[in-house]
Amino acid sequence: MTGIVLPTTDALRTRARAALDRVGAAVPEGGGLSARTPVTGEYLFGLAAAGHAETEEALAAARAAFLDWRTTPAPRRGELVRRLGELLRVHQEDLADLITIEAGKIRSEALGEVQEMIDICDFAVGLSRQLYGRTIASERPGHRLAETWHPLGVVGVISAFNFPAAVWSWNTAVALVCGDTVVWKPSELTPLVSLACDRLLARAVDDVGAPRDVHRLLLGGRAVGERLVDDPRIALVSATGSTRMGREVGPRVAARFGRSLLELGGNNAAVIAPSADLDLAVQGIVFSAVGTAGQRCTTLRRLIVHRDVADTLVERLTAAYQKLPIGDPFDRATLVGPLISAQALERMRGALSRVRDEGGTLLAGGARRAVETAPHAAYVEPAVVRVDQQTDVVREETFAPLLYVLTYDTFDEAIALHNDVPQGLSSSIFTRDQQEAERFLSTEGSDCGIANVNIGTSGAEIGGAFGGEKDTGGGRESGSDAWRSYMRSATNTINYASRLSLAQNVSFL
Ligand code: UN1
Repeated sequence: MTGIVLPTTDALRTRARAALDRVGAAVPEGGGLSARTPVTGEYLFGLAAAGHAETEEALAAARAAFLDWRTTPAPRRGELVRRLGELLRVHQEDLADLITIEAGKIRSEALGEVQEMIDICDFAVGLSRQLYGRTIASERPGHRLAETWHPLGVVGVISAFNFPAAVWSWNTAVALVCGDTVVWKPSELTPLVSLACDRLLARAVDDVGAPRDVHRLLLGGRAVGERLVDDPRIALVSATGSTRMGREVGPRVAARFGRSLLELGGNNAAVIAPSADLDLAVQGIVFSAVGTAGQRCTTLRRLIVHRDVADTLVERLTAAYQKLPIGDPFDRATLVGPLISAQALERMRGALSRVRDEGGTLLAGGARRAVETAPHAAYVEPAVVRVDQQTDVVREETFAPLLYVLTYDTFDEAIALHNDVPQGLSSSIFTRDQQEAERFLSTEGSDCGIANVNIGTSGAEIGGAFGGEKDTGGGRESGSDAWRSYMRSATNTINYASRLSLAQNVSFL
């Protein structure tokens, strides 16, 4: 096997600077934060983190901008998002460069992430003319009952490293057309991507003449996140990250009667039925389990395979795993880039050793691919492990390319295994049996927010609502009517008769 050849850290630094220059973004000089690249595992630049005063100023500015922005007609607000979408089209390659440099995504997935941003902008522009309320039949003569929707306030967006740009855009594009303003705390691991996104939106703001402070970026760590969580000026906290993080954020926001929208961990499974088209299944499984080096919240982590096809499927899967090109994410032939950090690799190794202690059998992968020129980079062979039962480690989300294979005999057993984890984000079934497919999608089937047939668990389009149940947090973002989370509704009763009639036949006076 030939070794991994990587660009130098200097070359990556130059490439990052060039992309930032083309976008027009300046790197705030100072300390507190570092930009790093998982491609070589090295440090790129130091950056200034937001302090207390800067955070306070941003919150006040975003709140003041809200009072102005909320009165701008929604279709005009859509013009800002349309301009952002145009700039994203122009700078798709630049943003993709930064995503690859900071998150380690392979080229096609980095470009795909920016495409997802463009798509949500298009969606939100249409939405800006469709923030519909309802008219409801009143029980009283001469009355009209209506539901109207209004902007909510400042939305605090807390995002994760693995979709450093797209998740921000799902929230921001929708929040902006809804009349909200946004304060964004990105992952500390991806400051450069967020500087570029912030700059593109600032350019769009200038181009259409929107208020400057409709969006504020705050680079920083836990202290900044805590301000967003605790400050009553933040009407909605939209947070993406681990279940552990969500367990802190949810109750703290609720304690001040704020709203939260949580997108937390997943432990996504695919059921492989005996009638499944195995070619299709292998392709779907490999993309969902290995794509983004297993670091999507939608990554496939459990395979629940019918006993009759288990050996054949495992054989084909391990053959596919053996051929996976691992290495430089800028190389178009690569399918598996680096893990985000050496700690992520340690966590994967820890899970592997626990599952083997519990009786699991390693079928493929799991070895680190050390690179002599980049000792801190975390390249690893995606792993497949056969297990007899869902032990604690299988029920946890390990954010790495680690796929557990379980077998089942009856469909009911498959569904029971499928749902017997704390998380409930994404799910799929590969089957040619229509009854099974429909049962999987039915109320008694998958308990997840996303349930697919003959396609893997990851790679959702923006048009549907995105999110999951149970420990995944219950939030819905992106398409469909997820916009309602970013607005408040009011029920209006209008009396156009000349007498007052009371509901529920109450008589008074
Ligand atoms: C995430 O991993 O946080 O469905 C988001 C997908 C992508 C979004 C993933 N469209 O895999």
